[in-house]
Amino acid sequence: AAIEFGLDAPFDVEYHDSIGSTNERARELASEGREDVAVVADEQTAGRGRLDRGWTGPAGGIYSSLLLRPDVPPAHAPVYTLAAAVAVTRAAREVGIDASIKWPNDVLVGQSGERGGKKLCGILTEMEGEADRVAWLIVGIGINANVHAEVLPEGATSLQEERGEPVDRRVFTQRLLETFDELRADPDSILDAWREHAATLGQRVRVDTPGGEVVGEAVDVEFPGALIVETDDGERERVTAGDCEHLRP
Ligand code: BT5
Repeated sequence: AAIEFGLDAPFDVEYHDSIGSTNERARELASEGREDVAVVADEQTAGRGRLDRGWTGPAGGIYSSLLLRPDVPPAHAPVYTLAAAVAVTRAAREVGIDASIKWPNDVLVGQSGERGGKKLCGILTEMEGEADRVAWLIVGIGINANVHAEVLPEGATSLQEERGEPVDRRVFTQRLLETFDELRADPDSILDAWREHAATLGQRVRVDTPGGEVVGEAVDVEFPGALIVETDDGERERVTAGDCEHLRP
């Protein structure tokens, strides 16, 4: 059942012990006309990733979906994914974790590790647009908080695993929501904050995009969230969507 999470947050928080998918619940709330709601769950049984992938959601996680109705054009949606990644990374650093962002939607721990770090968090942003304005935007944030790495897919890690002790999920969620709220109020600050926390910039990357593969050095990010890759023949490619892999030099 949904209960109050008892947070002093800039969102109405609807908390569930267990739920199919917080993004699905946020969609229901969107159809009821709600906004500024954070659906937060401890366990997710039917979590979704991008492109029909799944998201493993054992108990002890922080699975959340923020329902927003920003007065922006649909094309601006990706910047909210960046903002969420910054908010998670900051909250993780506050509890002593060496977190950084992999474009476009992952937070990693130990970016210099084998295979470019382990995945701590993934973000799935969904949107319904009207002609020139977002109708609703849902930013789904899956954080491996107090869960053992053995129950996660290969290449994943958790806050508890990295720290050797659990985090206070209520405090972590509070910090996450506060930071996200600050960033969305000042969209111009998001790209700078993102650059500051990025693992991807300066790396040699391979990005699998809908238009083909792009390989080169990731040199910058541009509004609303495009990755700029300098290819080996000196071209600057602007990549707006895809899966990114950090290559070892
Ligand atoms: C993502 O997709 O990373 C977006 C995940 C978003 C999950 C949140 S939880 C709250 C909200 N409600 C939902 O239903 N979803 C959102 P993508 O980049 O496509 O990565 C998916 C891939 O990550 C999977 O195919 C696995 O390989 C891997 N994966 C699955 N579960 C994971 C986990 N718990 N930790 C790390 N990696 C995982």
